[in-house]
Amino acid sequence: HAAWLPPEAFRSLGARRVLVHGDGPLVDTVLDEVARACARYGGRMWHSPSWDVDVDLVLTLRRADALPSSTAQAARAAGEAALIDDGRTLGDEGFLLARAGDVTVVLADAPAGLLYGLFHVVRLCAAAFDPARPPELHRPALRRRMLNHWDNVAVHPVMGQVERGYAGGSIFWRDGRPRGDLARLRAYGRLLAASGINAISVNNVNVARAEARLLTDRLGDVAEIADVLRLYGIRVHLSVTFAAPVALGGLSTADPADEAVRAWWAATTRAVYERIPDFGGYVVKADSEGQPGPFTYGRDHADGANLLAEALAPHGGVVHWRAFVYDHHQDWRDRSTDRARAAYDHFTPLDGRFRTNVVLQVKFGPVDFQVREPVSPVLAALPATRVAVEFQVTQEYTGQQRHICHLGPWWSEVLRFAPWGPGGRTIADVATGEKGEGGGLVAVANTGDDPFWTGHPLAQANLYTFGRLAWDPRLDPRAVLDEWMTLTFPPSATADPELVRRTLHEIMDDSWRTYERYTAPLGVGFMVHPGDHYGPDVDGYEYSRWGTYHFADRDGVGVDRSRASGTGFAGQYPPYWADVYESPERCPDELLLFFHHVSYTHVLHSGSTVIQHIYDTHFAGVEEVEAMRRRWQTLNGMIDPAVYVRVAERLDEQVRSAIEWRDQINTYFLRKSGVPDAHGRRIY
Ligand code: GCW
Repeated sequence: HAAWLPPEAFRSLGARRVLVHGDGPLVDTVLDEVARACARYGGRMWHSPSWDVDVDLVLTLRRADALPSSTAQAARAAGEAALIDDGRTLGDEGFLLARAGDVTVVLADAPAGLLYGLFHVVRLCAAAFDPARPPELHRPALRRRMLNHWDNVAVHPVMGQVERGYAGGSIFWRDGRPRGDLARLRAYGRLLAASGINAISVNNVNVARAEARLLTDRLGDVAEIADVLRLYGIRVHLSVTFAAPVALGGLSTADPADEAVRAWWAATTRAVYERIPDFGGYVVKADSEGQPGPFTYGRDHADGANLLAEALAPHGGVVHWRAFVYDHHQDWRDRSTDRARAAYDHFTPLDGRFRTNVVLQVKFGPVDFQVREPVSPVLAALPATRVAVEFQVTQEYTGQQRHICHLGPWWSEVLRFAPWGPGGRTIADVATGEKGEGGGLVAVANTGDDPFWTGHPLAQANLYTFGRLAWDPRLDPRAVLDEWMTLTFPPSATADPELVRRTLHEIMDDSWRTYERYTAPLGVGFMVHPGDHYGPDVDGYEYSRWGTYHFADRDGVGVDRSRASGTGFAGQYPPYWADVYESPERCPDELLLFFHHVSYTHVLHSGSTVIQHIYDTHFAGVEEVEAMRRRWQTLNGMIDPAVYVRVAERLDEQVRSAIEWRDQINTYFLRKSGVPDAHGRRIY
């Protein structure tokens, strides 16, 4: 399945006369794309002609040698139209799109910019050739736009080939070996580049024996992937184990203060760069859920991260050090420990101690990728550290790609959140950095060897949206969804493109909020089946070691995280939000149970009581999913039958599952509280 790059998406480009000017591997990729489009749709392509040709589109590097005079003129005119003077650079990845006479010009200073410019032309379709189109300058807000694959090389006995993967096997690995499907890998790189992603890690952050060896004797397997993805401007990163000097190097310790350990990392990293000169760097999950880390040696996370950063620095690499550190052996009886506090408590004392090529990679919320959480206070608490925001495109807690849950609005809300108070700097600003030196955006991938790439065909939109928001966090998620639809369901592939688009919007726009309505209420989180995290189990984690509790009793529900009487987590925010979250009266409804334990009859800002809100949203959530299914049925016969059937089957499961959620949650709270539904609906 071609996802958002079906051949039809190239129709308007492929029917035109196109000139490409420039050299190098990425320019070859551009040439290849244009040549294929032109071969299909009757257009024509020239590569760096030294004479003048009449064309509709010019894609050129500004400083390319020997531009024929008309190309040079067009480039200059385009630059002038966009008020770009010769001194101003478009950056490594930026491009300019402007009309010069009756030619559309894409201008870049580096080959990657040409590639992104090409995909922009594809996205715009005919609009790219509109004579009245004003000039546009595009540069990514974030330098690194990264995907983390939680793919295992060898099949893990519990987690399988891909941890939290809902799209079949891995694109890279199968049963301990590289998959070797380079054509598919290339198609993947192409999709990622067209969404704006430029970095990828190719193995799970939980690093077992086989995966650890990618760093040393199995480096060739990684180099093979890097060789393909490089053609699309994507740099490869590796997840490594902190214990590598012991596990692979035969040393007796992995202590960051040990000279032999430092020498081992330096030599090992040098060997990586000899093989993969543009290698991106390391991703590390240390002292987290059983992974080894610096704590074993009485060192802290700055010591640990700096050890790897020092080895990477001479080669220009970065270490993504994850902040997902908490006690996963908590005693549920212990009310003083709060998992939500952990990352802040561990990392804020270290601010200022990390080397400049360390990026602290922070999950967007303080707990774990729930459908609703407050934004992690860690993101606003380390001004002297480069910080990246981590999202989860794979839908571990949001329906596992059996449910439609379009996450664009949620990520956009997080990126627009202003942790120092309304009007102040946003999370997107933190990820960007004051001078572009921020840590960027990272997401856990949702792709696999499934024919539709993502299991649920509509889950492709989440990956596309992540890439686009990483390129420009200010984009309107609804407009991005629209781009995705237009590319994925082009006119020639459907009977009535307008109807398809409208219907898809009706189904997807609000699907994240729908998912929230029928699952755990008011920000309390979890209530999922332990282990696989699919489907409802209200008390599944209540008496477990994982630190995710809701504390429901006969009178009320929620976690008191206030400073006054609770765990004090609310106090980790800068003053504006610390005060808002501290107060049950001011706390936003959707986060009330994350911050407070309140009675069932507590009245929300919405005017409803907590208990009535629970009933109402759960009945409404199921009705919305039923409506989604009816709407989808109206598309039968209008789109690719394989896509139609796959989505229809999954919608049946989503309806079944939403009903299960509704009935378990409502029944649980009716039994706990004894408060009947004001509308007398059936609760069991
Ligand atoms: O959400 C949890 C997942 C684990 C995962 C962990 C993490 C890779 O349930 O499967 O491990 O997060 O982010 O490290």
